[in-house]
Amino acid sequence: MKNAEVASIFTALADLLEIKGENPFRIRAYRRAALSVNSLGKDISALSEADLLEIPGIGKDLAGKITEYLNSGKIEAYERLKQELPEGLTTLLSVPGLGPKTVNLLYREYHVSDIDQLEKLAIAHKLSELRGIKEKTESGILKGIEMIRRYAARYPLGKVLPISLEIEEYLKATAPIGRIEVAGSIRRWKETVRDIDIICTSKDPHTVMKMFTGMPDIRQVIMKGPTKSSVLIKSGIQVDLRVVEEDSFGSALAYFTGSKEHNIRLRELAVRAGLKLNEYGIFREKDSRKLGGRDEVDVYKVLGLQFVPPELREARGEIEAAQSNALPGLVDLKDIRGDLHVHSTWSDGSMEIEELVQEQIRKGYAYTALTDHSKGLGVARGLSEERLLEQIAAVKAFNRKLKGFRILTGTEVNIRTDGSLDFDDGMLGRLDVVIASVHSGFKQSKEQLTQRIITAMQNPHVSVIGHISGRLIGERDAYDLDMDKVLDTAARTQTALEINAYPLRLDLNETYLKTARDKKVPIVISTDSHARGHFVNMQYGVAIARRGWLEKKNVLNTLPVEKLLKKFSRKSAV
Ligand code: DGT
Ligand code: CA
Ligand code: ZN
Repeated sequence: MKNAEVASIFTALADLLEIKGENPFRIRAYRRAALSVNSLGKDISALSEADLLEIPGIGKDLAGKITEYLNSGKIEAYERLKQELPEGLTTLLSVPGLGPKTVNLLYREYHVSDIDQLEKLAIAHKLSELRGIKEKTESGILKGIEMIRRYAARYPLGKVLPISLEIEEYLKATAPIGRIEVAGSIRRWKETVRDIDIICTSKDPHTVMKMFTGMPDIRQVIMKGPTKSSVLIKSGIQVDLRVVEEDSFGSALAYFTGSKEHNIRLRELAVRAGLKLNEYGIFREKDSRKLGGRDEVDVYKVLGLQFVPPELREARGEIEAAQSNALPGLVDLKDIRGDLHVHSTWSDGSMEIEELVQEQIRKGYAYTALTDHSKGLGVARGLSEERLLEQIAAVKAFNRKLKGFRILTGTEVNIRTDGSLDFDDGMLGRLDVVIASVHSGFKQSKEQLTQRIITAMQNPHVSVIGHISGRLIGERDAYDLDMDKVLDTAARTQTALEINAYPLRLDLNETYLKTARDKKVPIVISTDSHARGHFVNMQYGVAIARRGWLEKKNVLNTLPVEKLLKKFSRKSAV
């Protein structure tokens, strides 16, 4: 789809304009347009100019630019800007701790336009020689570069999964495919993935390989063989496709789903049972008789194991559990009855209440909580007490009209640096759902941050702590917290912890979920949606919950609304 291309040009335009120090309104207009176009859910190339104008944030000027791109493959304004400033400058903006003003300064002073040059200068302390750059900023930039390198070869699942499904659909539509599955870390729903591994069967592998290596949007064919090929697609991600025999599809799928550690454990079990397990099947060692391999369940059945869902295949105790028939009954997307973290146009969301409710009803939900930001978060146009009271009234009016769906009143209240909240108890007590989140002051010490969050949890009105570690995968590391203390307090106060389903957060992350479950910490899975296209992220939140061994009973937003509210109000009563 052209949507992603147009959105990325708008983003690049905004980045370059920001580096130039241009009008913030224009910059914001491009960013908003990028968000809208990306989350549209319809192919923009199929829209008329009038339809384009219907998209939120798209006026005459931007609609013209979209049309220009669809007709000519270029946007003149962007081409002109690239003459002035090297495109590479936008990659500098991706360095955490480096803002547009500094990028501009560095470009003017040193002609820096890529990360390697930047790193050399920072190491030589050339940056802090400039007026306006502190030594702390310089060391922050070096840390940022280190983090970028650490994630360099890995992509967020939220970016890669949709691409992998598109490729699967493309192959199904164009090549003689029998069975096909995306395997590897994507099938295990790992939060970041390195590449896309696809397995299929076909009576005509030759044509499959031809269609695959001839797909649109390929940058380079790395290898083309009779049953296996590898390509790099335009976004730089490698895709491997293997054609296997019908009779081995299941064992190949198991093998290439991994994880490697899980596979090793399976093979050990096989050897001990006098069996041989590989990508071609499962065999009896003594006479090589094939006992299974057509379907993945064969592998587990022959080994005497319960079927292990891909999300659990990480060698974290799932094999032992499967041996004694004790695998958890994992929570499922279908179990989710409502989304408890959603932003509307009242703060920094792009959806009117009406629109977000319709979207959720379409998803089959029974309720949602409207949790716009609180006043302390100026950049997100956080609500004052007065505005929040107005919103509560508006929600009541909506609820009178709605049948079979309920909007819960709420807030995502800022946890200030001292652990106090943006609203007093009187205000919070009027709300159905209170999420408390840290949005600033990340540089506090571990003790301060831990105490800050614990103080928030001790407030009887706080139902949920939002995106607890503050990390943004590839952009910002988690701040340091004493997680034992945090989880203990959550359990004692029965404050729910959120799994934020936004693909760069996925936090409370899987490292702590199993412990949280054992300690009986209530969990909610929420999307933190700011735009229509964000609701689909619920699937990533549920997947992380599954990777953390959570069952339906561990997740509060699987409850009917009355039970959910009772749970939250019980907390305020203690
Ligand atoms: P990634 O790509 O780093 O996100 O993670 P995976 O798990 O997709 O790893 P990848 O793509 O290298 O390999 C796909 C699967 O193939 C992996 O999960 C297990 C299997 N596999 C690959 N290499 C080996 C190996 O040397 N030994 C075993 N047992 N399995 C392997
Ligand atoms: Ca992989
Ligand atoms: Zn939020």
